Amino acid sequence: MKKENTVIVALAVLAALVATTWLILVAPGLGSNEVNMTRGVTQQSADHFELHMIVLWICAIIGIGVFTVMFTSIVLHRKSRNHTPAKFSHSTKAEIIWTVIPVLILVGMAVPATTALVKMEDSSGAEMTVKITGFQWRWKYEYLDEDISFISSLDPNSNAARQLNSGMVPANVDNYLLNVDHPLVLPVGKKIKFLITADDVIHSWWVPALGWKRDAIPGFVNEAWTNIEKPGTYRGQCAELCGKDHGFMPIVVIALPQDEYDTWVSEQLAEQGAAL
Ligand SMILES: [Cu+2]
Repeated sequence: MKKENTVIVALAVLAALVATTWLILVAPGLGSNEVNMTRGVTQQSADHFELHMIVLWICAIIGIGVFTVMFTSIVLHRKSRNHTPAKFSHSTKAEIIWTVIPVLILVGMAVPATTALVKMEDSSGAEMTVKITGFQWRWKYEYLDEDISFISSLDPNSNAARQLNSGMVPANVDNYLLNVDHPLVLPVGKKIKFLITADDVIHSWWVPALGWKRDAIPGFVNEAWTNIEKPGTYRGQCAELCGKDHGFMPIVVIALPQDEYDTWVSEQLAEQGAAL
């Protein structure tokens, strides 16, 4: 083998080794890494995460394949090696191959994507319903089965700290701009339907851990649903530019086990009864 060829082969082997090491060592970490999409706390969000990873890997493999063929051809068939160029201008076989393979890949990706989408839209069998209304610059939550309703605004500490010359240090405020005065409290392990609308302009209700966001549009009622698997506090924000205080209408969802949720409901009912 010529010295030059040995160098090319050595480079190719090195590239293959780097790619394999990356696939084995780094790629699995991407799932829990901050650069990747989060897995969330619902079956829906886990499905979306899996789908995202499958499509990402399909794209990565295609990318590696295409660039490998391209660079190999460029290096091995370059002019200085006196390579004789091919003269053909049409190949039916090649046309068929590069049409059929992408079609199969696209169909293969469309099937799980459509299944996830259909599942996302199916709010049948919901055990409770919460109506969410967005307005400048707050969220209103109405528990339609419980007769509980309240307005959720940016928490007073964040609100005070964000004012010009407040003298407060935002870094010292707990969850600055991500806390609210009245969080949305939900039970875990229950299918919950949301009816999402708005009173003035378009907003968007988005809590990444649930795996979706829905526009809140005046005059329309959008539907969504969730079934939270893990108790915890999940934060989100309005995701549609809705005016000067768009950045100051966060969302906080607190998911509680059923018995703690029931206690919360009776407390709310007692509080609202007392307020009347
Ligand atoms: Cu907004």
